[in-house]
Parts: sequence; C-alpha cells; structure tokens
Amino acid sequence: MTEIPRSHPRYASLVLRERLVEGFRSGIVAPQGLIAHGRGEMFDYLLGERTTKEARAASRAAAATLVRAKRPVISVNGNLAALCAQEVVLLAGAAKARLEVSLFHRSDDRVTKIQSVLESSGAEGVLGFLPDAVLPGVEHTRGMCSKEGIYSADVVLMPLEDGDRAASLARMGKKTIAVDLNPLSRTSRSATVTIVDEVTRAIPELVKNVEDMLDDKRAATLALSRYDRDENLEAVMARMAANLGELR
Ligand code: PTJ
Repeated sequence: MTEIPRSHPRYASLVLRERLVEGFRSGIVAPQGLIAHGRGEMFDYLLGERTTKEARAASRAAAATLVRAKRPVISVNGNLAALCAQEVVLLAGAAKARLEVSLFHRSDDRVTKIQSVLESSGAEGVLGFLPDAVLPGVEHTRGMCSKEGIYSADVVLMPLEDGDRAASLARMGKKTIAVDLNPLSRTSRSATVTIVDEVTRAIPELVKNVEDMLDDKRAATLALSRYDRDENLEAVMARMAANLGELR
C-alpha cells in the first residue's frame, strides 16, 4: 500500500482509495468498482464529505425498517467488502440479517474471496456461492441470487447497488435500503429508504441506530413517520447545490 501521511488534508479519502486498490489487486474489487468509487467521491465532495442531517434521518428510518424486518438480508459486493467488511458483519449481527455476496460482475473466484473476507471478520452462513434463483427482469449472471437470501427477503440493504437490480427488488415488493452518494441514481430513487452518505460513514451510523432501536419500538415508529424519501433527496440536492455555490 502507498504510505499516506496522516497530515495530508485528504487523508481519509486517500485511505479509502488505497483500500479499494488493494481490494482490486487481491481480486475482491472489480475494475469497474474503482470507477464507481470515483463517481461517489465527486458527490461526496459536494456533500461536504460528512454525514448530513438528511443522512442521519434516513439512517434512522433504515434502522427502523431493519429492526421490523422478518427476513432481512445485506447484499455485499466487492467495494463494500474492501471498504468496511468488519462493520458490515457487525451490522448483520445487530440486525439479525443474513449476508449474501451478490455481484454485478459475478465470478466464482470473487464470490469466494469476498465470502472469506466476511468470514475472517466473523461472519457465518454467508450466502451467494450457490445461487438458485433469478431476479425477475435482470438478465445474465447479475440477476443470480439465493432463494434462502435475497430472493425471499422482506428487507434488502443494498449499498452501492446497480439501478436494474434495485428496481427488480422493488418490483418484487421488497423494502429496500440504499446507501448511495448519488441522489440522482435510479437506485436512490427506487429504494424505500435511501441514505445518501459515504458507505464507511453510513454503516457504523446504521449499527448505532439499529442497536438503539432494538428495545425502543417508539423510536422506530417515530423515525419512519418523520422520513419521506423524496423530500429527503430534495433536501440533499439542495444542500449539494448550496455547497457548490459556496465553493464558487
Ligand atoms: O462488486 P460488483 O461486481 O458487484 O460491482 C460493484 C459496482 C459498484 C461496480 C456495481 O454495483 C456498479 O456498477 O454500481 P454503479 O451502478 O456504478 O452504482 C454505484 C453507486 O454507488 C454510484 O451511484 C456511486 O455514486 C455510489 N458510490 C460509489 N462509491 C460509494 C458510493 N456510495 C456510497 N459510498 C461509496 N464509497
């Protein structure tokens, strides 16, 4: 890994890049994942590279959706595994969710490697290696999933998800939770709850909110009653536009 001095003004951002490059070299991250991260960085820049009040409200609604779920599943791709495998495993534990490796650019080799990254962070029963179902309307291997996991889930958390797959899950009647820095993406606009935040900030915030809501049903009800996806996305875009104005 390239040594990044802590004093560098863009230290946190550069460390994430290094994690992804390392993940790419070890076969976890798809080459396209590096490009996708660059797009995310641009939106994060406009966001101010911090968790906003809109993201916190969406995170509380997402936590409420997870604690109320009967069969929650977290969909794990290469970028997520490279950036924050440990935090994802913690979240699965707190929300009693299954983990399924679900790749846009699927290969058995990458599924195996991502599964073993999750297992070395303490995950058990990771799904995804032997898919036995297909997401309706999603062609080729990117539609493959497991019956026991994503296919029969009632709630799917899908960080950095492609728009076609997100739309298919929504059409199947599932509640979906997106983590996506792009408030304009089809994924952001089709999810039940969309957290517009960088995933390494969003997942720990979600763990904290899930833990807080496990024994507090009123907090979950309140979080859901206060959340409106389209209003939230509008507010995020207004914030980005205002930040851009200030940066000028
Ligand atoms: O590992 P695979 O094969 O499943 O492939 C993963 C990628 C990410 C390549 C695949 O799912 C893909 O092509 O995704 P998209 O359609 O490019 O969407 C990724 C979305 O995530 C984009 O809207 C980005 O802005 C956003 N994004 C990228 N990095 C981050 C992010 N959002 C939050 N945190 C990030 N670090």
